[in-house]
Amino acid sequence: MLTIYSDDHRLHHGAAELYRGRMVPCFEMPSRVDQVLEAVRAAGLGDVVAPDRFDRAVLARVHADDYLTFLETAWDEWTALGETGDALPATWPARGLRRDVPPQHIDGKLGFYSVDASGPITAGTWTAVRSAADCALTGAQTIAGGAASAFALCRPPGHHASARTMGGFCYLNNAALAAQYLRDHGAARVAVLDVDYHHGNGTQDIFYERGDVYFTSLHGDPQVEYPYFLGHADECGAGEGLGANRNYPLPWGTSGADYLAALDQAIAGIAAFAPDPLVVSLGVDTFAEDPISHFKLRVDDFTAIGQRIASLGRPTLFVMEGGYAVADIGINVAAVLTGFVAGAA
Ligand code: 5XA
Ligand code: ZN
Repeated sequence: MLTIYSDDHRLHHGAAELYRGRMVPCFEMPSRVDQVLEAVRAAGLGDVVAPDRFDRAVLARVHADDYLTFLETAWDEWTALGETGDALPATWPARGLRRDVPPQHIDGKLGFYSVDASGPITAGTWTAVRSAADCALTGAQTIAGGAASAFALCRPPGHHASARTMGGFCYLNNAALAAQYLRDHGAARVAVLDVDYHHGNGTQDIFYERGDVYFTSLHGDPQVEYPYFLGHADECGAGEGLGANRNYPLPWGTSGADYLAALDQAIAGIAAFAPDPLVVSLGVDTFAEDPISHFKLRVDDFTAIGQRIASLGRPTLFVMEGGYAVADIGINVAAVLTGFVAGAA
């Protein structure tokens, strides 16, 4: 299995995020990917290659033009204020406020194009974000070219980013870009399976009214878990997408066995949809020791996840999402990927 990776991720290294009323060191840090890369190499999964560069027009297949411009220019506009630290939003267009008029001031733009203050914008954020998208798109290109599997080692992650909104450490939606690329290069139907602990609200939103991209997610119940405002079981898609969205919200404390039982249902839904390729939003923050999550999965459960995904028999692109137990993130990701390879053999 080819791994696609760029060192550019290091250019995005936020100092702090807003967490329960305090500014704390960012959970989403460069060492996460170092650990994954080391474990992937140790597992002998295959070559590690740098991504190709894709045009802005490819990003615009998923993201709005004004949002891309915002991400490109945010740091320069922020530093033009005389600020030297990271850019973070502080004012949002909540109920009762207008959201049809994008503000001109960068402070307003940060709120307009975000849902929270967990993802700072730094001097190197856009370069890192762009390269993460390139990793996912190169992975999709590999699958479109006939590969059975690939792993896009993206950082920052992407599944909370919608067409016009950043949040939850995400800026561009790497998995959605990959799914759209696959649609644009021969696949009639694509499924996205999101196994990150958090609901992939951005991916769901992007494809919610489309019948050609099936989205299914297992995650912490949004009544008690981020992103709080999407990810309920009754969200089934709309319009042409009705029936092409399936959520499995699970309670805090979910065990490996209960998780795998829900995964079997999600996999049955994907099999019924009969996609050409599959994109997996691969977060391992379902791990029992994850510092911001509340499931109880262990390394053997991650192996089982990989095996079950392989049982679908579809060309599969894994796209890195969350996971913050840095000492174990590599082992857990490698367990999913080696489980997949063993299951596919
Ligand atoms: O998958 N999403 C994450 O891991 C980020 C959650 C951010 C919570 N503030
Ligand atoms: Zn997550």
